[in-house]
Amino acid sequence: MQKLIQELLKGSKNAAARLISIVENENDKRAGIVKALKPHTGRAHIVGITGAPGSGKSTLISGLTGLLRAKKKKVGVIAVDPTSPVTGGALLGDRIRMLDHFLDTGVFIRSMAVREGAGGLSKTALPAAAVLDAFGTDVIFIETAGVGQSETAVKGPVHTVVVVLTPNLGDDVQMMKAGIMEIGDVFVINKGDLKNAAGTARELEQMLLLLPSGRKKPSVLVTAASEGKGIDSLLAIIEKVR
Ligand SMILES: Nc1nc2c(ncn2[C@@H]2O[C@H](COP(=O)(O)OP(=O)(O)O)[C@@H](O)[C@H]2O)c(=O)[nH]1
Ligand SMILES: [Mg+2]
Repeated sequence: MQKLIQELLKGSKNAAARLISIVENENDKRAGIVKALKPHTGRAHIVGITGAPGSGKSTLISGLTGLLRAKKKKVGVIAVDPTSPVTGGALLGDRIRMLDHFLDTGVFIRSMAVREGAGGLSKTALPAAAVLDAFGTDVIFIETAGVGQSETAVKGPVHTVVVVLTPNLGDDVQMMKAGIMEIGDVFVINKGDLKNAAGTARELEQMLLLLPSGRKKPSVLVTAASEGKGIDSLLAIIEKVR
């Protein structure tokens, strides 16, 4: 194990992949690895991207990754997929969208299944993020589709939470109820090319006014990820929020 960590610190992508598999699958080894990595972590900016399936999280991450690579930043992506890894439909979709980045040595992409139980996300995605942090990654995106408590529980170690919504909040109201409003630092109305994006942004701003007054006011912006619109503004806000 020590050898694997040495290799990771020297920049071995293979060691990173193996360590992530271990923290993902071997409960008894996870805590030890996280502890051993601790002195080498704390540098990366960990960004949670959460929102309903199909809202455009992966497309946004792909766009953000492109901009970060242009700035020579190392990027990590951990996609926590709600679908079964066996059927893996969404997984494949994510992979295809991220294809541009797959061969790039400065980008590390990993999909993992959701684990049930207390701590959900924090059990596997956050230790995986620690591995990527020690690996020297500058920005780590954790993509989660969901409304569950595990999403709200994740806030702690994640520096910035981006909530992705789409015009007409119908499907997203459940997320609001599940406490997503309270944890978001940045709210994105994606699919800004569709009708009513600006109206939805205003509606959301009204809802955010209801948050406790002591809290820093979250940013709201409209993007059209599939057209590459608003991604640069989103990145600027993410960088500023940290
Ligand atoms: N019209 C429109 N479609 C988009 C936009 N961004 C993403 N999509 C599409 O929405 C679908 C879901 O996107 P994806 O990134 O996989 O969503 P995820 O499930 O949240 O990761 C895909 O077909 C995308 O091409 C956008 O800004 N406008
Ligand atoms: Mg996705």
